[in-house]
Amino acid sequence: MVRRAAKILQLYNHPLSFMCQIVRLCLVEKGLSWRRTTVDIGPGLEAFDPWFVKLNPAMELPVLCDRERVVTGTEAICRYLDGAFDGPLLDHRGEAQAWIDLVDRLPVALLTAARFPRLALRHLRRQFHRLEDRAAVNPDLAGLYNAKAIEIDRLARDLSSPDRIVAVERQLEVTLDRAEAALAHRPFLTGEHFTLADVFWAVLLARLALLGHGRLWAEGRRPGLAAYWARLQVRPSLTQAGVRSRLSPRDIAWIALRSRWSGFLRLVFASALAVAGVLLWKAYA
Ligand SMILES: N[C@@H](CCC(=O)N[C@@H](CS)C(=O)NCC(=O)O)C(=O)O
Repeated sequence: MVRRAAKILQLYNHPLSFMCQIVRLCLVEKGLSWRRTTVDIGPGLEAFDPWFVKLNPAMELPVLCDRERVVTGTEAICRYLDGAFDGPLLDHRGEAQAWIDLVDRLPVALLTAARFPRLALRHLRRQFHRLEDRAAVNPDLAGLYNAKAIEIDRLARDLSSPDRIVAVERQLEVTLDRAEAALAHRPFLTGEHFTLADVFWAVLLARLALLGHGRLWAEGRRPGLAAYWARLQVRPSLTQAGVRSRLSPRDIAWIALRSRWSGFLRLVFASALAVAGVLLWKAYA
């Protein structure tokens, strides 16, 4: 039975996460309301906290809770939202599924990390050590932590392999070529209507633009894709869902406040406030 959510949906979310942006866009396009809980998958490494591991043993965002029901996996969450609630049907079958699979097969985490390799490798190293520490003090979850550590190690190896990066960039070009061919004669990936395939692709193109890959459809290169991206960008849902094609000053502040330097930055901020307070007090006393 299809029903409308009355603030009962809860999304475990991170504002910058690629997959969370897909789910948020899906929620907005469906016209659903939801509550969000931020899980710091950046320096806080909160996805490795035992409470979260029990919620999602894959230690990944997003996670959607609909009362007692826990749904994990971006595609599964979107399918669930589309099937269980009213609002426009986004449709994920047939051709739409093939377009979703193409995004799914792209290693977006690796593409993102490859843009900031040193930063990413440092983060992966911290993740690896945190997983070791967690496994040592949570023997009941050690199997999961060890499996995750293997995954992290694989990503670090991929990131350190120039051949692998070239192969992924080639895969990206081929994927974009397929979209270009389809978009030459239709406004959206599967035809006249915006579907779940376009939800995935809107967030993919936004991420590519953010990473500086916008040139892949600029200056006459892939004009169909360029027109499609322009069409997507004017949809209010992208802004409402916080789909990022560039980092805002707020994002940068958010990242800085959660970075290794956050303690230092807070100290600087508190000191500046204290000095301003003393100056004001002196001026008016
Ligand atoms: N297969 C998962 C992948 C989810 C995923 O990769 N999530 C990333 C954020 S976009 C994550 O949570 N990473 C955890 C971490 O980096 O610690 C899905 O479809 O939802």
